[in-house]
Amino acid sequence: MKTLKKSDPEVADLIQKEQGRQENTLMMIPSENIASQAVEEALASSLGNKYAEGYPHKRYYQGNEFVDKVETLAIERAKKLFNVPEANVQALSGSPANFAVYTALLSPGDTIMGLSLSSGGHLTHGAARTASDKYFRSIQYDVGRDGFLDYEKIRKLAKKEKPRLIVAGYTAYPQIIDWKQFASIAKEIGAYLLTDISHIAGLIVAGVYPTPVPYADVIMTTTHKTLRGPRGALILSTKKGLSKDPDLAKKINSAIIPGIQGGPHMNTIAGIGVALKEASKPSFKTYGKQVVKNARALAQELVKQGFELVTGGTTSHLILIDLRNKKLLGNTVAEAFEAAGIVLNRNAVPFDPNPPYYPSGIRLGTPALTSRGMKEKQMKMVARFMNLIVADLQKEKEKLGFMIEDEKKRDKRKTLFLKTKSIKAVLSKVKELTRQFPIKKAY
Ligand code: DSN
Repeated sequence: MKTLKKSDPEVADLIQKEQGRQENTLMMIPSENIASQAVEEALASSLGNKYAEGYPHKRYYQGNEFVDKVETLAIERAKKLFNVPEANVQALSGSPANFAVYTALLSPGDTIMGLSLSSGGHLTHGAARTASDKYFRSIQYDVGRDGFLDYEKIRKLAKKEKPRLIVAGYTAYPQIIDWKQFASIAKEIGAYLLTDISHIAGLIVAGVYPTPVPYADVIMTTTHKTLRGPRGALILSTKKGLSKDPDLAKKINSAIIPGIQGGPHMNTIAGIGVALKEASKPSFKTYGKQVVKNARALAQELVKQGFELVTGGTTSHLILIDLRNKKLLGNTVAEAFEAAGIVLNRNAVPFDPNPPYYPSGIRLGTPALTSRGMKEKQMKMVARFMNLIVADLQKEKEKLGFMIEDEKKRDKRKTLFLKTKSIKAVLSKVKELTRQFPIKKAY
Protein backbone atom coordinates (compact mmCIF):
# COMPACT_ATOMS: atom_id res chain seq x y z
CA MET A 1 0.00 0.00 0.00
CA LYS A 2 2.94 2.32 -0.63
CA THR A 3 0.94 4.83 -2.69
CA LEU A 4 -2.07 4.84 -0.38
CA LYS A 5 0.11 5.35 2.67
CA LYS A 6 1.58 8.42 1.03
CA SER A 7 -1.61 9.92 -0.36
CA ASP A 8 -4.04 9.04 2.43
CA PRO A 9 -2.28 7.85 5.56
CA GLU A 10 -5.54 7.89 7.56
CA VAL A 11 -7.29 5.34 5.35
CA ALA A 12 -4.07 3.32 4.92
CA ASP A 13 -3.68 3.17 8.68
CA LEU A 14 -7.25 1.92 9.18
CA ILE A 15 -6.80 -0.75 6.51
CA GLN A 16 -3.59 -1.88 8.13
CA LYS A 17 -5.25 -2.03 11.53
CA GLU A 18 -8.09 -4.13 10.13
CA GLN A 19 -5.53 -6.44 8.49
CA GLY A 20 -3.86 -6.74 11.88
CA ARG A 21 -7.17 -7.49 13.57
CA GLN A 22 -7.88 -10.29 11.10
CA GLU A 23 -4.34 -11.64 11.51
CA ASN A 24 -4.45 -11.64 15.32
CA THR A 25 -7.94 -12.94 15.95
CA LEU A 26 -9.88 -16.12 15.27
CA MET A 27 -12.42 -15.19 12.57
CA MET A 28 -15.29 -17.50 13.39
CA ILE A 29 -18.27 -15.68 11.87
CA PRO A 30 -19.41 -18.52 9.60
CA SER A 31 -20.20 -16.21 6.67
CA GLU A 32 -16.68 -14.76 6.61
CA ASN A 33 -13.59 -16.10 4.92
CA ILE A 34 -10.18 -14.96 3.72
CA ALA A 35 -10.03 -14.27 -0.01
CA SER A 36 -6.74 -14.82 -1.81
CA GLN A 37 -4.23 -12.15 -2.70
CA ALA A 38 -5.12 -12.81 -6.35
CA VAL A 39 -8.79 -12.02 -5.66
CA GLU A 40 -7.78 -8.85 -3.80
CA GLU A 41 -5.63 -7.73 -6.71
CA ALA A 42 -8.50 -8.20 -9.16
CA LEU A 43 -10.78 -6.26 -6.84
CA ALA A 44 -8.35 -3.39 -6.52
CA SER A 45 -7.81 -3.19 -10.29
CA SER A 46 -8.80 -0.46 -12.75
CA LEU A 47 -11.70 -2.61 -13.94
CA GLY A 48 -13.65 -0.70 -11.31
CA ASN A 49 -13.40 2.41 -13.49
CA LYS A 50 -15.46 0.90 -16.27
CA TYR A 51 -19.18 1.32 -16.85
CA ALA A 52 -20.58 -1.63 -18.76
CA GLU A 53 -24.35 -1.62 -18.37
CA GLY A 54 -25.80 -4.61 -20.16
CA TYR A 55 -24.25 -8.02 -20.73
CA PRO A 56 -21.22 -9.20 -22.76
CA HIS A 57 -21.53 -8.01 -26.37
CA LYS A 58 -24.85 -6.29 -25.56
CA ARG A 59 -23.80 -3.17 -23.65
CA TYR A 60 -25.05 0.39 -23.59
CA TYR A 61 -21.56 1.91 -23.46
CA GLN A 62 -18.44 1.68 -25.59
CA GLY A 63 -15.04 0.34 -24.60
CA ASN A 64 -15.98 -3.19 -23.58
CA GLU A 65 -13.32 -5.21 -25.38
CA PHE A 66 -11.77 -6.51 -22.19
CA VAL A 67 -14.61 -6.37 -19.69
CA ASP A 68 -16.72 -8.51 -22.04
CA LYS A 69 -14.00 -11.14 -21.85
CA VAL A 70 -13.76 -10.81 -18.07
CA GLU A 71 -17.49 -11.31 -17.58
CA THR A 72 -17.68 -14.15 -20.09
CA LEU A 73 -14.84 -15.91 -18.27
CA ALA A 74 -16.64 -15.59 -14.93
CA ILE A 75 -19.93 -16.82 -16.44
CA GLU A 76 -18.29 -19.83 -18.11
CA ARG A 77 -16.41 -20.75 -14.94
CA ALA A 78 -19.58 -20.50 -12.84
CA LYS A 79 -21.50 -22.70 -15.28
CA LYS A 80 -18.78 -25.31 -15.31
CA LEU A 81 -18.13 -25.34 -11.57
CA PHE A 82 -21.79 -25.70 -10.61
CA ASN A 83 -22.81 -27.73 -13.66
CA VAL A 84 -25.62 -25.42 -14.76
CA PRO A 85 -26.52 -24.08 -18.23
CA GLU A 86 -26.88 -20.38 -17.29
CA ALA A 87 -25.23 -18.01 -14.83
CA ASN A 88 -25.60 -14.33 -14.00
CA VAL A 89 -22.56 -12.90 -12.21
CA GLN A 90 -23.66 -9.26 -11.82
CA ALA A 91 -25.71 -9.19 -8.60
CA LEU A 92 -23.93 -6.97 -6.10
CA SER A 93 -24.59 -9.33 -3.22
CA GLY A 94 -27.03 -11.93 -1.94
CA SER A 95 -29.87 -9.62 -0.95
CA PRO A 96 -30.29 -7.93 -4.34
CA ALA A 97 -29.75 -11.30 -6.00
CA ASN A 98 -32.68 -12.86 -4.12
CA PHE A 99 -34.84 -9.84 -4.84
CA ALA A 100 -33.95 -10.07 -8.52
CA VAL A 101 -35.07 -13.72 -8.58
CA TYR A 102 -38.38 -12.81 -6.97
CA THR A 103 -39.04 -9.97 -9.39
CA ALA A 104 -37.98 -12.12 -12.34
CA LEU A 105 -40.37 -14.93 -11.55
CA LEU A 106 -43.23 -13.36 -9.63
CA SER A 107 -45.65 -10.46 -9.76
CA PRO A 108 -45.93 -8.05 -6.84
CA GLY A 109 -48.14 -9.53 -4.14
CA ASP A 110 -47.44 -13.15 -5.11
CA THR A 111 -46.74 -15.51 -2.23
CA ILE A 112 -43.23 -16.59 -1.28
CA MET A 113 -42.38 -19.05 1.47
CA GLY A 114 -39.08 -19.08 3.36
CA LEU A 115 -37.67 -20.11 6.72
CA SER A 116 -38.27 -17.62 9.54
CA LEU A 117 -35.36 -15.54 10.77
CA SER A 118 -35.50 -17.06 14.25
CA SER A 119 -35.27 -20.56 12.76
CA GLY A 120 -32.18 -19.68 10.74
CA GLY A 121 -33.64 -18.13 7.58
CA HIS A 122 -32.31 -14.99 5.95
CA LEU A 123 -33.87 -11.51 6.06
CA THR A 124 -34.51 -11.63 2.31
CA HIS A 125 -36.46 -14.88 2.59
CA GLY A 126 -39.59 -12.97 3.57
CA ALA A 127 -38.76 -11.53 7.00
CA ALA A 128 -40.99 -8.72 8.27
CA ARG A 129 -40.03 -5.18 7.23
CA THR A 130 -37.90 -6.35 4.29
CA ALA A 131 -38.70 -5.74 0.64
CA SER A 132 -39.33 -9.48 0.32
CA ASP A 133 -42.25 -9.03 2.71
CA LYS A 134 -43.41 -5.60 1.54
CA TYR A 135 -43.70 -6.40 -2.14
CA PHE A 136 -44.67 -10.03 -1.84
CA ARG A 137 -46.97 -11.96 0.46
CA SER A 138 -44.61 -13.76 2.77
CA ILE A 139 -45.37 -17.03 4.51
CA GLN A 140 -42.73 -18.32 6.89
CA TYR A 141 -42.04 -21.86 8.01
CA ASP A 142 -40.14 -22.80 11.18
CA VAL A 143 -37.87 -25.65 12.15
CA GLY A 144 -39.24 -28.29 14.52
CA ARG A 145 -38.66 -28.25 18.28
CA ASP A 146 -35.52 -30.36 17.70
CA GLY A 147 -34.08 -27.62 15.47
CA PHE A 148 -34.36 -29.74 12.30
CA LEU A 149 -36.47 -28.94 9.25
CA ASP A 150 -39.78 -30.77 9.46
CA TYR A 151 -40.58 -31.55 5.83
CA GLU A 152 -44.10 -32.82 6.45
CA LYS A 153 -44.99 -29.62 8.32
CA ILE A 154 -43.49 -27.58 5.48
CA ARG A 155 -45.47 -29.59 2.93
CA LYS A 156 -48.71 -29.02 4.82
CA LEU A 157 -48.11 -25.28 5.04
CA ALA A 158 -47.18 -25.09 1.37
CA LYS A 159 -50.34 -26.94 0.36
CA LYS A 160 -52.43 -24.57 2.47
CA GLU A 161 -50.77 -21.29 1.41
CA LYS A 162 -49.82 -22.22 -2.16
CA PRO A 163 -46.72 -20.03 -2.53
CA ARG A 164 -45.52 -19.41 -6.08
CA LEU A 165 -41.93 -19.71 -4.87
CA ILE A 166 -40.30 -21.62 -2.04
CA VAL A 167 -36.87 -20.68 -0.70
CA ALA A 168 -34.60 -23.32 0.81
CA GLY A 169 -31.06 -22.62 2.06
CA TYR A 170 -30.26 -20.61 5.16
CA THR A 171 -27.86 -18.55 7.24
CA ALA A 172 -28.06 -20.31 10.58
CA TYR A 173 -28.99 -23.93 9.92
CA PRO A 174 -26.17 -26.35 10.80
CA GLN A 175 -27.50 -29.46 9.08
CA ILE A 176 -27.78 -30.84 5.57
CA ILE A 177 -30.91 -29.77 3.70
CA ASP A 178 -32.89 -32.43 1.86
CA TRP A 179 -33.26 -30.71 -1.52
CA LYS A 180 -35.28 -33.60 -2.91
CA GLN A 181 -37.98 -33.10 -0.29
CA PHE A 182 -38.22 -29.43 -1.19
CA ALA A 183 -38.42 -30.26 -4.89
CA SER A 184 -41.28 -32.65 -4.27
CA ILE A 185 -43.15 -30.07 -2.15
CA ALA A 186 -42.65 -27.41 -4.84
CA LYS A 187 -43.80 -29.80 -7.56
CA GLU A 188 -46.94 -30.72 -5.66
CA ILE A 189 -48.14 -27.11 -5.64
CA GLY A 190 -46.52 -25.94 -8.88
CA ALA A 191 -44.11 -23.53 -7.16
CA TYR A 192 -40.64 -22.48 -8.18
CA LEU A 193 -37.83 -23.72 -5.92
CA LEU A 194 -35.09 -21.20 -5.22
CA THR A 195 -32.17 -22.59 -3.28
CA ASP A 196 -29.98 -20.05 -1.50
CA ILE A 197 -26.66 -21.81 -1.07
CA SER A 198 -24.70 -18.72 0.00
CA HIS A 199 -23.33 -20.37 3.13
CA ILE A 200 -22.61 -23.77 1.66
CA ALA A 201 -21.58 -23.13 -1.96
CA GLY A 202 -17.93 -23.95 -1.24
CA LEU A 203 -18.92 -27.17 0.51
CA ILE A 204 -21.08 -28.16 -2.46
CA VAL A 205 -18.20 -27.50 -4.87
CA ALA A 206 -15.93 -29.56 -2.64
CA GLY A 207 -18.44 -32.43 -2.71
CA VAL A 208 -19.03 -32.48 1.04
CA TYR A 209 -22.60 -31.16 0.93
CA PRO A 210 -25.31 -32.34 -1.49
CA THR A 211 -25.85 -30.22 -4.58
CA PRO A 212 -29.32 -28.78 -5.24
CA VAL A 213 -28.68 -28.65 -9.01
CA PRO A 214 -31.00 -31.55 -9.97
CA TYR A 215 -33.79 -30.21 -7.75
CA ALA A 216 -33.81 -26.41 -7.87
CA ASP A 217 -35.15 -24.13 -10.58
CA VAL A 218 -32.84 -21.31 -9.58
CA ILE A 219 -29.80 -21.28 -7.31
CA MET A 220 -28.43 -18.17 -5.68
CA THR A 221 -25.14 -17.96 -3.91
CA THR A 222 -22.97 -15.20 -2.59
CA THR A 223 -19.35 -15.57 -3.56
CA HIS A 224 -17.52 -14.57 -0.38
CA LYS A 225 -18.48 -17.18 2.19
CA THR A 226 -17.29 -20.78 1.89
CA LEU A 227 -16.65 -20.05 -1.80
CA ARG A 228 -13.86 -17.69 -0.63
CA GLY A 229 -14.17 -15.01 -3.30
CA PRO A 230 -15.01 -11.30 -3.28
CA ARG A 231 -18.34 -9.97 -2.05
CA GLY A 232 -20.82 -10.62 -4.83
CA ALA A 233 -23.35 -13.18 -5.98
CA LEU A 234 -24.21 -15.70 -8.68
CA ILE A 235 -27.69 -16.51 -9.91
CA LEU A 236 -27.70 -19.90 -11.61
CA SER A 237 -30.53 -21.23 -13.75
CA THR A 238 -30.73 -25.00 -13.79
CA LYS A 239 -31.72 -27.36 -16.58
CA LYS A 240 -34.83 -28.13 -14.56
CA GLY A 241 -35.74 -24.45 -14.25
CA LEU A 242 -35.13 -23.81 -17.93
CA SER A 243 -37.29 -26.76 -18.93
CA LYS A 244 -40.10 -25.28 -16.84
CA ASP A 245 -39.55 -21.81 -18.31
CA PRO A 246 -37.18 -21.45 -21.28
CA ASP A 247 -37.03 -17.68 -20.64
CA LEU A 248 -35.91 -18.12 -17.01
CA ALA A 249 -32.32 -16.94 -17.47
CA LYS A 250 -33.43 -14.05 -19.71
CA LYS A 251 -35.94 -12.96 -17.06
CA ILE A 252 -33.25 -13.09 -14.39
CA ASN A 253 -30.85 -11.03 -16.49
CA SER A 254 -33.54 -8.39 -17.04
CA ALA A 255 -34.45 -8.41 -13.35
CA ILE A 256 -30.83 -7.48 -12.54
CA ILE A 257 -30.53 -4.81 -15.22
CA PRO A 258 -32.67 -2.78 -15.83
CA GLY A 259 -34.72 -4.28 -12.97
CA ILE A 260 -32.76 -3.38 -9.86
CA GLN A 261 -29.16 -2.56 -10.82
CA GLY A 262 -27.19 -0.32 -13.12
CA GLY A 263 -23.58 -0.83 -14.13
CA PRO A 264 -21.98 -4.07 -13.00
CA HIS A 265 -18.91 -3.87 -10.77
CA MET A 266 -16.43 -5.26 -13.26
CA ASN A 267 -13.59 -5.46 -10.74
CA THR A 268 -15.77 -7.68 -8.53
CA ILE A 269 -16.74 -9.82 -11.50
CA ALA A 270 -13.03 -10.29 -12.25
CA GLY A 271 -12.49 -11.28 -8.60
CA ILE A 272 -15.37 -13.75 -8.85
CA GLY A 273 -13.73 -15.27 -11.92
CA VAL A 274 -10.46 -15.65 -10.03
CA ALA A 275 -12.20 -17.25 -7.04
CA LEU A 276 -14.08 -19.68 -9.31
CA LYS A 277 -10.80 -20.77 -10.85
CA GLU A 278 -9.34 -21.33 -7.37
CA ALA A 279 -12.44 -23.29 -6.37
CA SER A 280 -12.03 -25.62 -9.33
CA LYS A 281 -8.61 -26.82 -8.12
CA PRO A 282 -8.30 -30.15 -6.31
CA SER A 283 -6.89 -28.28 -3.29
CA PHE A 284 -10.29 -26.59 -2.85
CA LYS A 285 -11.88 -30.01 -2.36
CA THR A 286 -9.37 -30.70 0.39
CA TYR A 287 -10.18 -27.31 1.89
CA GLY A 288 -13.96 -27.93 1.87
CA LYS A 289 -13.51 -31.35 3.45
CA GLN A 290 -11.39 -29.87 6.20
CA VAL A 291 -13.94 -27.10 6.87
CA VAL A 292 -16.54 -29.76 7.66
CA LYS A 293 -14.13 -31.96 9.62
CA ASN A 294 -13.11 -28.95 11.67
CA ALA A 295 -16.72 -27.97 12.36
CA ARG A 296 -17.49 -31.51 13.48
CA ALA A 297 -14.45 -31.61 15.79
CA LEU A 298 -15.34 -28.22 17.22
CA ALA A 299 -18.95 -29.25 17.79
CA GLN A 300 -17.96 -32.51 19.47
CA GLU A 301 -15.59 -30.77 21.85
CA LEU A 302 -18.15 -28.04 22.63
CA VAL A 303 -20.70 -30.71 23.55
CA LYS A 304 -18.08 -32.44 25.68
CA GLN A 305 -17.51 -29.14 27.47
CA GLY A 306 -21.22 -28.85 28.29
CA PHE A 307 -22.49 -26.61 25.50
CA GLU A 308 -25.92 -27.21 24.00
CA LEU A 309 -25.92 -27.06 20.23
CA VAL A 310 -29.04 -26.50 18.16
CA THR A 311 -29.75 -29.88 16.46
CA GLY A 312 -27.05 -31.38 18.69
CA GLY A 313 -24.20 -30.83 16.24
CA THR A 314 -23.35 -29.98 12.67
CA THR A 315 -22.98 -31.55 9.24
CA SER A 316 -21.76 -28.31 7.65
CA HIS A 317 -19.36 -25.47 8.44
CA LEU A 318 -21.66 -23.86 11.00
CA ILE A 319 -22.57 -24.32 14.65
CA LEU A 320 -25.33 -22.66 16.63
CA ILE A 321 -24.85 -22.67 20.40
CA ASP A 322 -27.92 -22.29 22.61
CA LEU A 323 -26.70 -20.51 25.75
CA ARG A 324 -29.87 -20.89 27.75
CA ASN A 325 -28.37 -23.64 29.91
CA LYS A 326 -25.50 -21.25 30.69
CA LYS A 327 -27.93 -18.50 31.69
CA LEU A 328 -26.02 -15.98 29.59
CA LEU A 329 -27.12 -13.81 26.68
CA GLY A 330 -25.52 -14.10 23.25
CA ASN A 331 -24.38 -10.47 23.59
CA THR A 332 -22.40 -11.14 26.76
CA VAL A 333 -20.66 -14.20 25.41
CA ALA A 334 -19.95 -12.74 21.95
CA GLU A 335 -18.42 -9.59 23.48
CA ALA A 336 -16.37 -11.52 26.04
CA PHE A 337 -15.06 -13.76 23.26
CA GLU A 338 -14.18 -10.74 21.16
CA ALA A 339 -12.16 -9.34 24.04
CA ALA A 340 -10.30 -12.67 24.03
CA GLY A 341 -9.69 -12.55 20.27
CA ILE A 342 -12.45 -14.97 19.26
CA VAL A 343 -14.79 -13.20 16.85
CA LEU A 344 -18.23 -14.67 16.17
CA ASN A 345 -21.78 -13.34 16.25
CA ARG A 346 -24.71 -13.47 18.60
CA ASN A 347 -27.71 -15.16 17.07
CA ALA A 348 -31.29 -16.13 17.82
CA VAL A 349 -31.94 -19.78 18.46
CA PRO A 350 -35.17 -21.47 17.33
CA PHE A 351 -38.09 -20.48 19.60
CA ASP A 352 -35.86 -17.96 21.33
CA PRO A 353 -37.60 -16.47 24.38
CA ASN A 354 -35.33 -13.41 24.08
CA PRO A 355 -35.62 -10.63 21.47
CA PRO A 356 -33.38 -10.61 18.35
CA TYR A 357 -31.19 -7.80 19.72
CA TYR A 358 -30.50 -9.81 22.89
CA PRO A 359 -30.68 -13.35 21.60
CA SER A 360 -29.94 -16.58 23.46
CA GLY A 361 -27.34 -17.94 21.12
CA ILE A 362 -24.09 -17.51 19.27
CA ARG A 363 -23.25 -18.64 15.75
CA LEU A 364 -19.80 -19.74 14.69
CA GLY A 365 -18.06 -21.58 11.90
CA THR A 366 -14.80 -22.87 10.54
CA PRO A 367 -14.30 -21.50 6.97
CA ALA A 368 -11.75 -18.79 7.83
CA LEU A 369 -9.79 -20.79 10.42
CA THR A 370 -9.52 -23.61 7.90
CA SER A 371 -8.22 -21.15 5.29
CA ARG A 372 -5.36 -20.42 7.73
CA GLY A 373 -4.53 -24.12 7.88
CA MET A 374 -6.01 -24.98 11.26
CA LYS A 375 -7.17 -28.53 11.84
CA GLU A 376 -9.13 -30.60 14.38
CA LYS A 377 -6.48 -30.19 17.10
CA GLN A 378 -6.81 -26.41 17.02
CA MET A 379 -10.63 -26.65 16.96
CA LYS A 380 -10.55 -28.60 20.20
CA MET A 381 -8.30 -25.97 21.74
CA VAL A 382 -10.71 -23.23 20.69
CA ALA A 383 -13.68 -25.09 22.20
CA ARG A 384 -11.78 -25.34 25.48
CA PHE A 385 -10.95 -21.60 25.37
CA MET A 386 -14.66 -20.91 24.93
CA ASN A 387 -15.59 -23.06 27.85
CA LEU A 388 -13.01 -21.41 30.10
CA ILE A 389 -14.50 -17.99 29.42
CA VAL A 390 -18.13 -19.06 29.68
CA ALA A 391 -17.58 -20.90 32.98
CA ASP A 392 -15.77 -17.85 34.34
CA LEU A 393 -18.51 -15.48 33.15
CA GLN A 394 -21.14 -17.63 34.88
CA LYS A 395 -19.18 -17.64 38.11
CA GLU A 396 -18.50 -13.90 38.13
CA LYS A 397 -22.05 -13.06 37.06
CA GLU A 398 -23.36 -14.98 40.03
CA LYS A 399 -20.93 -13.25 42.39
CA LEU A 400 -22.05 -9.86 41.09
CA GLY A 401 -25.68 -10.90 41.48
CA PHE A 402 -26.45 -9.91 37.88
CA MET A 403 -29.71 -10.94 36.25
CA ILE A 404 -30.45 -11.21 32.51
CA GLU A 405 -31.68 -7.58 32.52
CA ASP A 406 -28.24 -6.47 33.81
CA GLU A 407 -26.59 -8.20 30.88
CA LYS A 408 -28.51 -5.90 28.56
CA LYS A 409 -26.60 -2.91 29.94
CA ARG A 410 -23.24 -2.21 28.34
CA ASP A 411 -21.62 -0.81 31.51
CA LYS A 412 -22.68 -3.87 33.50
CA ARG A 413 -21.29 -6.18 30.85
CA LYS A 414 -18.03 -4.23 31.08
CA THR A 415 -17.95 -4.70 34.85
CA LEU A 416 -18.47 -8.41 34.34
CA PHE A 417 -15.66 -8.64 31.76
CA LEU A 418 -13.22 -6.85 34.07
CA LYS A 419 -13.81 -9.56 36.67
CA THR A 420 -13.54 -12.39 34.15
CA LYS A 421 -9.84 -13.20 34.39
CA SER A 422 -9.84 -15.94 31.78
CA ILE A 423 -10.47 -13.38 29.01
CA LYS A 424 -6.88 -12.14 29.23
CA ALA A 425 -5.48 -15.63 29.58
CA VAL A 426 -7.33 -16.83 26.49
CA LEU A 427 -6.33 -13.71 24.54
CA SER A 428 -2.65 -14.54 24.96
CA LYS A 429 -3.29 -18.14 23.87
CA VAL A 430 -5.24 -16.92 20.83
CA LYS A 431 -2.32 -14.68 19.89
CA GLU A 432 0.03 -17.64 20.12
CA LEU A 433 -2.29 -19.72 17.96
CA THR A 434 -2.76 -17.06 15.30
CA ARG A 435 1.01 -16.58 15.13
CA GLN A 436 1.41 -20.28 14.40
CA PHE A 437 -1.15 -20.04 11.57
CA PRO A 438 -0.52 -16.76 9.74
CA ILE A 439 -2.87 -15.61 7.01
CA LYS A 440 -1.19 -16.44 3.69
CA LYS A 441 -3.91 -15.68 1.10
CA ALA A 442 -2.32 -18.14 -1.31
CA TYR A 443 -4.56 -20.99 -2.40
N1 DSN B 1 -25.03 -11.70 6.76
C1 DSN B 1 -24.85 -13.02 6.24
C2 DSN B 1 -24.53 -13.99 7.30
O1 DSN B 1 -23.82 -13.63 8.21
O2 DSN B 1 -24.96 -15.13 7.25
C3 DSN B 1 -25.99 -13.45 5.42
O3 DSN B 1 -26.27 -12.47 4.48
